[in-house]
Amino acid sequence: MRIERIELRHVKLVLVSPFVTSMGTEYDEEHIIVKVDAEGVTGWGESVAEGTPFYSYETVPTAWHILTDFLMPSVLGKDLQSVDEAIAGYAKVRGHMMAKAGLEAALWDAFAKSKGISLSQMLGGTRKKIDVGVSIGIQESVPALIKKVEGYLAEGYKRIKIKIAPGLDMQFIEALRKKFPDLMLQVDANSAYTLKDIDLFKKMDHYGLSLIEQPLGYEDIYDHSKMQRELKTPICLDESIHSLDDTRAAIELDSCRIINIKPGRVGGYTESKLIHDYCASMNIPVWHGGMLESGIGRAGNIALASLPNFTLPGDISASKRYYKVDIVDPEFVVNPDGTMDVPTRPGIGVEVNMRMLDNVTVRSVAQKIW
Ligand code: OSB
Ligand code: MG
Repeated sequence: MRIERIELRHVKLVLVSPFVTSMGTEYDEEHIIVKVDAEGVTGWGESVAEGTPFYSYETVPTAWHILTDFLMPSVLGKDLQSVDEAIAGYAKVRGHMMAKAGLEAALWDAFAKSKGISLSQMLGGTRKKIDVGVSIGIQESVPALIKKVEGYLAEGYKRIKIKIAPGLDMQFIEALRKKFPDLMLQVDANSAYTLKDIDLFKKMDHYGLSLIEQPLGYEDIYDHSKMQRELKTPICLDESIHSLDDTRAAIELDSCRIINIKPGRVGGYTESKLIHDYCASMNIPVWHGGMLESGIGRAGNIALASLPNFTLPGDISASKRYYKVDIVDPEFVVNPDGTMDVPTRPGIGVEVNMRMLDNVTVRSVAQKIW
């Protein structure tokens, strides 16, 4: 498949409500949409580098630079036989996983479309529906949080994750557990604590949490192993895992017992699959994280989450939970039983709404072979 043209769009989507975490407050989400044209098919991908370097060192401008100066030139004009061949072409670029994952996603979509199969099928998915949950930002009060949770449970979501930060933790956990004794509940600290907070986490052990996500340093594996040793609740790593090698280190050191897979954080679906398969072989469950994607990235996330070892509900929610209007058609909806349908049409399985995409595009650039 000859890669004829690659286009990037810096997009800015306004969130329906601000998303508050230990990293700060987000009012809108900036990402890069990648479009690849190759022999009559168009592939779409989304790079989840954000406007700020608070979750990851990558930002939209760093990903833009790596994509336009290194990744796009390495595949443009090539007659690729596989996604692996593209990856080999830019393997010497270190880091910049979100930049790589955006291009890789567009190539996966193009290859799946050229074969006339869904992305789920191409990735090895085995499920027609996936279980989904919702990730709730820090709320201004306990009653406000309870109201939000009630709303999401009424929509069908199977699992609730709340963000926590020092001083904004136990009161929310206690209140939710009291009000919803059987709720599948987990917390995400986004690296806001240190080992000195171990007693607080030992307290959390009594609230039946499914997991505690990334309590300690954003690159740490060692301190998490010390913390996991003291806890019954499984730790789940997000920020610290960038590759299969990181995953092996974390599992072998018992730094966590569950892994959050985000293709953007690990360089794409190819590395995600390696992590998925390794975790399956080690009896470590995985679940699909989220980066407040538009429908383009969300479609790919759902396809990946249809693989068999994604046994816990993902941070994959309906389009309307994030954005007033999504940039894909149809938008993603949650079923009353807390599942989402895996698209079955070729590639990502949804159409890009070009009028909406134009509305949210801040700037664009294209490289082509003629
Ligand atoms: O830590 O999982 C996280 C969003 C942006 C950056 C980091 C995270 C998140 C979320 C949102 O939790 C998950 C979603 O997309 O619904
Ligand atoms: Mg997280």
